[in-house]
Amino acid sequence: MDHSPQLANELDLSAYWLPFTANRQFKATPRLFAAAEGVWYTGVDGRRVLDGSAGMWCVNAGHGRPEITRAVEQQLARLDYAPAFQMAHPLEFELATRLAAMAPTGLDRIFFTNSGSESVDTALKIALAYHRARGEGHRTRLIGRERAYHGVGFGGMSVGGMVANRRTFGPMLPGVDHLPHTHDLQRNAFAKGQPDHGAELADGLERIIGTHGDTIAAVIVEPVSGSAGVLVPPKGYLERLRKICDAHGILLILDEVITGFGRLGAPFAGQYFGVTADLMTTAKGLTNAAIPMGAVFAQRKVHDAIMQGPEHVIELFHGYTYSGHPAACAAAMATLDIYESEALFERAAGLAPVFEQALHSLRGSPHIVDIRNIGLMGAVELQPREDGPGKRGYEVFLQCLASGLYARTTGDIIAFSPPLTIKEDEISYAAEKLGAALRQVA
Ligand code: PXG
Repeated sequence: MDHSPQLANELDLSAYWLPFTANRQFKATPRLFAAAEGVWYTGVDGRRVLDGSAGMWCVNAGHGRPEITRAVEQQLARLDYAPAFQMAHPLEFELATRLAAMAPTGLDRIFFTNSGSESVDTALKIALAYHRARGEGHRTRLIGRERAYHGVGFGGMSVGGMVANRRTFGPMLPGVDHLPHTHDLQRNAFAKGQPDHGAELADGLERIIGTHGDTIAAVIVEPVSGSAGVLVPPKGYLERLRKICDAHGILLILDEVITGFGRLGAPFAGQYFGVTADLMTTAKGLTNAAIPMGAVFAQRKVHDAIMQGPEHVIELFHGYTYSGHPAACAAAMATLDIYESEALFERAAGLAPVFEQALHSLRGSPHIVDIRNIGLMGAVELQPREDGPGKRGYEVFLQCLASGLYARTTGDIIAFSPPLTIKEDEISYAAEKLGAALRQVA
């Protein structure tokens, strides 16, 4: 994170193509972090910046955990890699067993991936394989939701609902439909926790079923939409979706890449909301982001339906070179140790009301049209400037950064998802910095 001119002289910025970044704008004013510890980043200029986003919703236990570093180091020295197909190593089984024990009811069969995008595409493929194995191969349609983010694979992109992420890339997967999103500022602005209005939006699924009958394989939703700017599900919405899926033999996939591993103050959002998925996708907090890793959790009935046919034949033709990578497994085991020994999920639950109050204390600051929160996820939505959507959000982002706060912006929404280790005074610090930035930006 550096605005100083000498940086461009020290580094050649031209070869690296940044993901999801306005590259030319970035290279004109580069922002680089050099180090991180706890909830603080240090810029290359030596300035400290509070990490209001747990990196990108992933460093749930805070940065620079020596326990994770040691575990990865030892694992790499012992066994750096084992073939992922037809071979395995013990840690994969230990980790899967441990994850199964903390998962929402019945989600106790675990498939390893390397990212959220891979988890999503894996879950979609498992859903299709499940129906086919049961003689319902006609169920091939996948239902997503407007404003959803499920990563950038062709599957996740197709069920995703963020227009900018789709429009460049052609016709997408066939047979995909989208539920309406649940963001309703008119009825729900400034809601704390789950908003009151909008459960009936789940009935959009009934309409889609009306068109497509029994050809739908699965519905995928984020329990709380993250990337779209923390869209909290209305009371009763997820329950209704679950019920409709059950009534029509459709699998429900909860994409918990962001909500998994304590973000809401429970291990997973499924437990928080009391709604159990057939398939659950995770990544991010699984390893505290120290090593890339994802995991798909399947209900045993889904898994068992696929485990059939001659025993020498591969049941699911799917997997990755780095599925269950030893270093990732070691990082995940060490991360779960920390979550447990420091009771970080309970800590998140305890901090949620403090976080809520701090965010909502900004109500009345310039340009704010909504504030919303759940667990340790929150967002402040700004009125877009007349000369273009996103410009005000970007200015606030820069202003925050300059004053010592990193928070994610999506358009004109500033999103917060701090490490679960954040302290109360650091929450106040974040709210103060954002308030000051809002007053400074026209
Ligand atoms: N599903 C969900 C719900 C996600 O939030 C992915 C899948 C894809 O994960 P990978 O690991 O392939 O990136 C995500 C990723 C942000 C932001 O600030 C959100 C994500 C990634 C980067 C930034 O909104 N979510």
